[in-house]
Amino acid sequence: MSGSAGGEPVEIALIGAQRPATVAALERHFKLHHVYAEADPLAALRALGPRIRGAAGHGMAGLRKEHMDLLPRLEICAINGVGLETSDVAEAKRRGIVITITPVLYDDVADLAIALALDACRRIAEGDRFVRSGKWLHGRPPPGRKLTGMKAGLIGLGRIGTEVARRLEAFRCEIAYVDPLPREVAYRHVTDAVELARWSDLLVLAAAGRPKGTAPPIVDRAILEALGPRGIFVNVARGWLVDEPALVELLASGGLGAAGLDVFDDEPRVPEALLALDNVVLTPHIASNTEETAAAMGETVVGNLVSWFAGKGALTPIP
Ligand code: 8YV
Repeated sequence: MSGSAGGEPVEIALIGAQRPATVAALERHFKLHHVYAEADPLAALRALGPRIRGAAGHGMAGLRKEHMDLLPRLEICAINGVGLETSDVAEAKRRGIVITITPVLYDDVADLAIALALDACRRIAEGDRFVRSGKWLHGRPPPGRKLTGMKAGLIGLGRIGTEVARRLEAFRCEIAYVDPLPREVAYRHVTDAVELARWSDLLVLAAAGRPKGTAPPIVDRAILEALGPRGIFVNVARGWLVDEPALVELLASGGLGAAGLDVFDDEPRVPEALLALDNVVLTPHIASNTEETAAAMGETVVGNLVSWFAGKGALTPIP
């Protein structure tokens, strides 16, 4: 074991599930505690207390203050993902605990955003159902929409949003965005998300947000209404960053054209009403889930913890 101090292996708490290959790699270096799988994870952490010097979570299972309160010797938490909405970053910083992310997934998330946009436009999943159910024998399906040349609005132009925009350029889309940070890009910067939505044919949410329940949704009803009956909405960020009840209602009533959704407010539960709608394509939070990227993410988690406990610092810490 490389992560050992004075012969004793460093003990790591898994506060979020990791893939089997990541677990196997971590086990070669550390003593692992699968805390997330316990009936009462906090009680398990309490029992381990000062033995734990490292942790590993993921985008939907981050490092919370309750964890830190129980782990006085925690030095580092490796997040398998880039979303930090479930981690208390300010509290970790205050305590000097390093948080690392896996900045290797931007291409895949952008690829899925395009796939969802294409599916929502071209009704691919609906077409698949049309063929399988035998409806094709009785007629042609309704036409889709043309993605090429659409006006595309991006909410968030960080690493993911930028990759989405680059791909949309290949579709000859006109691109505009809202983002709190000034970006040195040729795309049109808009300050008001409602105005952006009114202009857009396609609106993609690719922004980082606040923890669930702590702030109003970034995409509220007014934005969705401005996108309107012909508008197409894609979400590869977090479900709670959208007013989900309004989204469902507008999709069902025709107030919003179509949507491609990879994330939901209460995963893995999806609003029942969405299941019956043909104008929405639903995927189970798979944006980073390719064999290649899952492996790279796992390696990044392991690499961060191994490097840290070898005294060489973290590889991909957040600033
Ligand atoms: C992962 C993600 O699926 O990076 C993120 O924040 O949401 C995804 O890459 C997630 O970490 C799994 O919970």
